[in-house]
Amino acid sequence: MATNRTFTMIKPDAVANGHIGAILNDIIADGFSIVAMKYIQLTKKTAGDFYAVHKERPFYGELVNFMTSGPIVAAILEKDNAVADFRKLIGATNPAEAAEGTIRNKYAKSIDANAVHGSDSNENAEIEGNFFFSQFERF
Ligand code: RTP
Ligand code: MG
Repeated sequence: MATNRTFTMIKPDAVANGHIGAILNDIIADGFSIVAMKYIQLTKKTAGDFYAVHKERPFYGELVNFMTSGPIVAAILEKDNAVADFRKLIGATNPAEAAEGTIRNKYAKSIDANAVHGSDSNENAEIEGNFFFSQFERF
């Protein structure tokens, strides 16, 4: 994946609360274009593998349970400086600390149910995009 791309998920809380449209709107309004997208429910295995980097952290079990609790929207997004700009658009991990106007500030309720995922590096954006999408599913 090119370095002007990042990977995101709209998490189960935001989907269940009816925020898919509003979040996609904010993403597009910020200058990102959608390169790939799918609406799916993760299994324990896929969520566990995706978050394997957090395996030893105390919140890992809860994170996997939460991420498999309902459908999610997964997408690859394109924009110059995509990884850093997207992390800025979504705000801090804990919505209580997320800046005014950020996606987590507007749509997230707690550090677990925090509305969206955003890749934290170009390397992870590549790995995460490849985890979800084949070469025939990205444009
Ligand atoms: P994400 O990967 O979802 O974009 O979030 P992030 O980079 O801001 O946070 P990260 O450290 O990668 O953690 C992944 C997810 O685990 C949950 N978490 N809970 N209770 C806690 O201290 C804690 N820390 C992290 C969050 O839901 C976070 O999004
Ligand atoms: Mg992260």
